[in-house]
Amino acid sequence: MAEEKYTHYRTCNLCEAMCGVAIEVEGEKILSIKGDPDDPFSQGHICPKALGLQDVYEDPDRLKQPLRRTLKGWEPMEWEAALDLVATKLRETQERYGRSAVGGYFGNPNVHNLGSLLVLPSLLRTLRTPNLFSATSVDQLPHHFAALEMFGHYFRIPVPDVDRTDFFLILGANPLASNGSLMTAGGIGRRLKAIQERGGKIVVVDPRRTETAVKADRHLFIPPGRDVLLLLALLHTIFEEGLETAGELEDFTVGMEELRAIVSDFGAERVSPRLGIPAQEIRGLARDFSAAPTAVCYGRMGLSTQAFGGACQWLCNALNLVTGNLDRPGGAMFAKPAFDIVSRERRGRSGRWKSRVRGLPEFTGELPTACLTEEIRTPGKGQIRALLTIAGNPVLSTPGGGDLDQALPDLDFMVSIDIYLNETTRHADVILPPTTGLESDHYDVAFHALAVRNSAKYSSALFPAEEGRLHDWQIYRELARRLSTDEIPFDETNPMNLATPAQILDGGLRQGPYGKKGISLDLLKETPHGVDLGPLDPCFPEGIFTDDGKIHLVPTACAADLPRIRDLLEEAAPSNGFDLTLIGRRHLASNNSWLHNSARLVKGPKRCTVMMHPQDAENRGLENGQRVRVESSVGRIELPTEITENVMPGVVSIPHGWGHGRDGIQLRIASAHPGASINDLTDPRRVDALTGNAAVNGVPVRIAVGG
Ligand SMILES: Nc1nc2c(c(=O)[nH]1)N[C@H]1C(S)=C(S)[C@@H](COP(=O)(O)OP(=O)(O)OC[C@H]3O[C@@H](n4cnc5c(=O)[nH]c(N)nc54)[C@H](O)[C@@H]3O)O[C@H]1N2
Ligand SMILES: Nc1nc2c(c(=O)[nH]1)N[C@H]1C(S)=C(S)[C@@H](COP(=O)(O)OP(=O)(O)OC[C@H]3O[C@@H](n4cnc5c(=O)[nH]c(N)nc54)[C@H](O)[C@@H]3O)O[C@H]1N2
Ligand code: SF4
Ligand SMILES: [Mo]
Repeated sequence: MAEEKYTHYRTCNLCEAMCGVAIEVEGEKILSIKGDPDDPFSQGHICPKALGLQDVYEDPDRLKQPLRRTLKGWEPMEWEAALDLVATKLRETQERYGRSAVGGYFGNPNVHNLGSLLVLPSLLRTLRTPNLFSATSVDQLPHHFAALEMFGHYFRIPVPDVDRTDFFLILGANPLASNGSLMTAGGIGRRLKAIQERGGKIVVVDPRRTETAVKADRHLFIPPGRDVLLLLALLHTIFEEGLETAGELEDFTVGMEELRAIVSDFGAERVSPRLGIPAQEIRGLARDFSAAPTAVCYGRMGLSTQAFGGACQWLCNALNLVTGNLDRPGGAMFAKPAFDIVSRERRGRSGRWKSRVRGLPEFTGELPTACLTEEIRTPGKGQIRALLTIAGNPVLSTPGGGDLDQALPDLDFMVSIDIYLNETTRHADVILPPTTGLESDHYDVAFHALAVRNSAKYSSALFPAEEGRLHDWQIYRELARRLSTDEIPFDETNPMNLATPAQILDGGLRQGPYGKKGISLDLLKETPHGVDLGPLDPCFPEGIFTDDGKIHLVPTACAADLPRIRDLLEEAAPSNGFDLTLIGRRHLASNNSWLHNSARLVKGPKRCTVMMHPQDAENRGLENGQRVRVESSVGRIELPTEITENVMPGVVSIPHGWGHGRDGIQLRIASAHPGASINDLTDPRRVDALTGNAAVNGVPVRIAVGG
C-alpha cells in the first residue's frame, strides 16, 4: 500500500532569513523542499541551502549516539553513562582547579535553535565560569556593544526598514550571498529590487564588487578597515552643511554637539586619500543620504569583524540618527517580536571582568573568543583545563584556528555537543549528538527580534526523535541536574526546570506584546504558514533603556577610541613584507563550516580560492587557477588563485569554513572538497580594541608560489 503523502510547513533555520519551506513527504521519505508561497514573511523565497535540511537529516555521517574517544578509536556509549562521565569530569575539574577551569564555546547554530536559546542558560548557570566564549565575538559583538551603549540594551539592534526605504547604504554586507544578517528578510533579493523599482537607490561600499554590489546603483571600493573614516566624513559633511536633524528624537538625544566637534577633524578632503574615494563623491553621498525622503545606513560583517568594529557600528547608528532616520519608517527601526527578548530586567552588561591573559573585556557574560586559545595554553590559576563546545567549530571559525587545533589536545577533558565528528569535535573525549533540524520544534526567538517585518511562526518537528535520541535541551537539563551542587542547586521543582521549550515559548507569547491579541502557541500551531504582525513601528522613547532614558549619541567608551581612529589618517608603515590585505567572503550554498558534507551543496567550480586583482597577479607572475601559498604573521595555507577585477588592487579574498579532510574525521563528502582554512591566517591578536571582537577582516598577508 502506498504511504500517505503530505506537506509539512516550517521555517528553515539554516540562516537568519526565516524562509518558509513546504516539504513534501511520503511516509518517512522527503520528496521535495520548496519555498512556501503562503508564508506571509518570506513569500515563497528559498535558497539552495534549504536542501541542506534534508541532506543533514539523511546524512549517513551524522552522529546519532554518544561517542567516546579511546586508544582503540571512537566507541559508542549509552546516554546515561556518557552524561554521567561528562558531568563527573566537569565537576572534578572545577573542584580541583576552580570554576574558571571549565571553559565553554558556543557556535552559531545555537542562535537558530529554540531549545538552546531557552534552556542552555540554565546549564551555564550551574557551571558559573567566567570563561565562556561564542561566535558572537567573531561576528556581531560590535552591534550589541553599540546598542547597549547608545540605547541601553544589547539587543536593541536597529534593522534597516528595507521595505520602505528610499536610500539603502550598505557597508560590508553581501545580502545576496548571505541572505541578510541582523536584517532578517526572507527574499532579500526581491526586497532590494523593490527599492529600485520604486525609484530608490542602493549604494554598496565594499573592497569587493560583490553579488550585491553588482545589482546596486553605485558601488564604491574601500580599503579594508577604513570605513570608520568614511562614516566620520559623511557626518562631517552633514554637520558642515547644516543638514543634521534628530527629528522626533531631538528631546531624547544627548551628544549632538559633542559629535559635531568630533567629526570636525574628518573632512571629506582629509580622509579622501586614505579611502581612494574622491572628496566630491563622499560629500555627494552625504547629501544624497540626507536628501532622500528616507534613508538607512547598514553595516554588517565587513564592518564589525575588523579593527574598528565598535566605532563603525556606533557611527552607522549615529548617521541614521542625525539624518532623522532612526526609529522611523524607511530608516533604521526596531522589531517588536511576539516573544520579546528585550526587557528592562536583562539589558546586558559589559566589562565586569577581564580575560586572565590579555585583559580583554567581558560582555554579557562572555569573553572575546580571540583569547580562547591563550586561556587554554597559558599555565597558572584560572587556566582552562576542560572545555565544553556546543554547535561550534572554532578550529575553522575563529582567528588562529590552526593554533587552537594544536592546543585542544592539551586539555584534560573536552566534550562536544554536536551532530558531526569534525575539525573541532575530533579533539573531544566525548561527543554528545542531539537531534537536529527537522527532528526539532522550531521558533526563531532571536531572528524575529531582528526582522524587517513583525511576524510569528512556529514549526513542529517533522519527524519524531528516534527512540533513545535526545534533543539539545534535554542534554543540557540532564547535565545541569548532574552538575547541581548545594551552592548552585538545580531545582527539580522549579517549573522552568521542567517545562519544555514549547511550554516556555507559549508562556512568553502569552505575556508578549501580542498576547492580549490572542497570539499563543496553540494559535501558531493552527497557522502553519505563520502570522503577519505588520510593518515595524517606532518604539522610542519608551524603547530607550538607558538609565537616563536618553539616546547616547557619543558614548564615553566610543569617544575614547578616537585616538586610534585618528592614527588611521596617517599612512602606516607596510607590515614586514605583508603587502596585501585579506578579507573573507560567503557563498550562497555554504553555511560557515558545516554544510560541505552535502553533495548537492558543494558541487560546481572550486569555491575555496584566493581572489586577487589582475594587476596583483601580474606583478607576481601568477596565473588563474595556479596554486599559491598565502602567508600571514601566524600561518600559511595553499589554495588556487581566482584572478578577477571584482576585488580591488591590494586586496585578496578567501572564504571561511574550509580546511576539511583532517585525520580522524568521517565527513566523506567534505573530505573530498577540503579547501584550506582562512582562519589559519587570521591572527587572534588582531581585535577591535573597543569591543574585543575578532578582526578577521583586513589581515596583512603575502603570496608566494605554492609547493
Ligand atoms: N575568517 C572568518 N572567520 C569567520 C567568519 C568570517 O566571515 N571570516 N564568520 C564568523 C561568523 S559570522 C560566525 S557566526 C562563525 C561561526 O562559527 P561556529 O559557529 O563556530 O562555526 P560553524 O561552522 O557555524 O559550526 C557550527 C557547528 O554546529 C554543528 N551543528 C549544526 N547543527 C547543530 C545542531 O542542531 N545542534 C548542535 N549541537 N550542533 C549543530 C555543526 O556540526 C558545526 O560543528 O564563524 C566566524 N568566523
Ligand atoms: N550563504 C551563506 N549565508 C550565510 C552564511 C554563510 O556562511 N553562507 N553565514 C551566516 C552568518 S553566520 C552571518 S553572520 C551572515 C553574514 O552576512 P554578511 O555580513 O552579509 O556577510 P558577508 O557575505 O561575509 O559580507 C561581508 C562583506 O564585507 C566585505 N568586507 C570585508 N572587509 C571589509 C571592510 O573592511 N569594509 C567593508 N566596507 N567591507 C568589508 C566583504 O567583502 C563582504 O562582501 O551571513 C549568514 N548567511
Ligand atoms: S535563505 Fe536562509 S532561511 Fe532561506 S532557505 Fe536559504 S538558508 Fe534557509
Ligand atoms: Mo555569523
